[in-house]
Amino acid sequence: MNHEIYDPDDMIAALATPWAESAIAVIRVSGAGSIEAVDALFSGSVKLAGAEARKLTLGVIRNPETEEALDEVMAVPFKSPVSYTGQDGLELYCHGSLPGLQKILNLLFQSGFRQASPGEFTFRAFVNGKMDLTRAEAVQEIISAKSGKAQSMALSRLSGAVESRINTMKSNALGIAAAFEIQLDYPEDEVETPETPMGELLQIKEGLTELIASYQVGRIYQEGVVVALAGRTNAGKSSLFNLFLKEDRSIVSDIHGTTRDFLESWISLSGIPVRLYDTAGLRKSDDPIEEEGIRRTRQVLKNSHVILYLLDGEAGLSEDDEAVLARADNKRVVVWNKADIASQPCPEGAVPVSAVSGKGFQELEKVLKDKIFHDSSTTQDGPVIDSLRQKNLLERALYGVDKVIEGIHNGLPVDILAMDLSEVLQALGEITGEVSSSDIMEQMFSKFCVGK
Ligand SMILES: Nc1nc2c(ncn2[C@@H]2O[C@H](COP(=O)(O)OP(=O)(O)OP(=O)(O)O)[C@@H](O)[C@H]2O)c(=O)[nH]1
Ligand SMILES: [Mg+2]
Repeated sequence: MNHEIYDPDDMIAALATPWAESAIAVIRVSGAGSIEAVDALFSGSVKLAGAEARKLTLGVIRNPETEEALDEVMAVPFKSPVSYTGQDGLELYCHGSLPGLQKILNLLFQSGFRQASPGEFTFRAFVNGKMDLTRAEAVQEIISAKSGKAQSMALSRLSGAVESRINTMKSNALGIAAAFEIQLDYPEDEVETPETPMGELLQIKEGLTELIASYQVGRIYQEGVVVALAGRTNAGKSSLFNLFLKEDRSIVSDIHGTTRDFLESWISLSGIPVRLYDTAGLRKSDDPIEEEGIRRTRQVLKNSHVILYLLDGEAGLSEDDEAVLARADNKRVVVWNKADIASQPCPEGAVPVSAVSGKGFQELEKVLKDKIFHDSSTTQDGPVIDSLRQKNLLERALYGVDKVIEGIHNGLPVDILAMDLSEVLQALGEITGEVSSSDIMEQMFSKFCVGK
C-alpha cells in the first residue's frame, strides 16, 4: 500500500457531497488534532475543542490572517473513538456554493490538512477496528446500489450479515483445526480411531457454497437482466409488453406484422431491474423492412437472459411454434396467450395468460422471476454478497475444504489435513481483513468515492 496516500496519522479533509451547486454541502475532516485545527478557523458560540461531541454548533469559518469570513456553517465534532473513523474529526455543513467550498477547502489545506484519497475515511475506520472488510465494502456498495433491493442487501451487509456468517464458519474451522492439533500432539490416541469432523466440514462447505451462489443474485439485483418477448405475428407480444409496462407504449393491432423495430423499456420485477424488449413477430416475409426487423429481433433474442415465447391460444400451435418448442432452450419460458379465447387447452409446461384481461399475469411474473434465478440455487433469505473479491476468497476456502474432505476419504495423515485446513482459515481471514495483503486493500479502497 502506498503509505504516503494512506497514512492514517495525517489530518485529512474532503468534500463528502458532490461537486455541484446544492442547498447544503458537507466537508469532512479526520485525524488527531483536527478539531483544534478547525477550531482556529471557526468562530461560534462555543469553542469546538471544548464542545460536546456530536452536537451542532453554528459559526463562521474565517481566514485567520485576512479575517475574511468564508461561510456560515454548522460544525459537529466527533471525539475518538466514537466516530466513523475512530479518530477525532468534524463535519462541516456549508452552503453548497462551489466558490465558497473551494475557499474553505483551500483554507483547510493551508492549515495542515491534506486532500483525502478515495475511501480513506473508511480505510481509517477499518484500521481502527471500527469495521471489518465486508462492512467496509458494504459502505461503497450501498452508495453505488442501482436498485432498491441492491441497496437494502448492501445495508444488511453493513450491519454485519456477511461478517457474522464468515465468523461462524471460521470458528467452526478453528474447532476442527484444534482437533487436528490434538491428534498431532498425542498420536498414541490414534490407536482408538479418532472421529473425523466430516459433519462440520460438510456444514462449512454448504455455507460457502451458498454464499458463493448468492453473488449471482447480487449481480442480478445490481445490473439487472434482459428479457425479450418473442413469438409469431399477432401472438400478443405488444399487448403483453404494454401490460408489463402498465402503459400503452407499443402499437397493438390485429394486423400481422405490426411491430417491426423492437421497443425496449426498463421495468422492475419485484425489485429486479429488467430491460424488457418487444420484438417483431417471427414469420417468413418478402417485405425487406419486415425482414430487417426479424433479423434485429434474432439479435435481441441472442443477447437476452430470458425469452418469453408467446403462443397464440386462439390460433393454436403453428408448425413454426412446434419447431421452436422441439428445440431445448433453458432460457425460454413458454406463454399460452389469449387464454381467454383459446381454442385448445394450454399445452403442458406453458403458462396460460390473457394479455387483454391480465388473468394469469401474476403467475407469469412468478415463473419469470424463478427463471431469472434458475442457476442460482441460493435461497434469497440469507446474506447476499456483491464483491468479486469476497467471491474469489470464498472459492479459495471451498477448494481447501474440498481438499480436506477428500484427504480424509483417502486416509491422508493429519498433518496434511491440517495444512489444507489452514488454507481455509487464511482465505476466510482475508475476507474480513483479519489477515490481508496491502495491495488488495489499496485496490479495494481506491474504488470508493472521495469523502467516504
Ligand atoms: N382476446 C385476446 N386478445 C388478445 C390477447 N392478446 C392480444 N390480443 C389481440 O391480438 C391482436 C394482436 O396483438 P398484438 O399485441 O399486436 O400482437 P403482436 O404479437 O405484438 O403482433 P405483431 O406485432 O404483429 O407481431 C390484437 O388485436 C390484440 O388485441 C389476449 O390475451 N386475449
Ligand atoms: Mg407487436
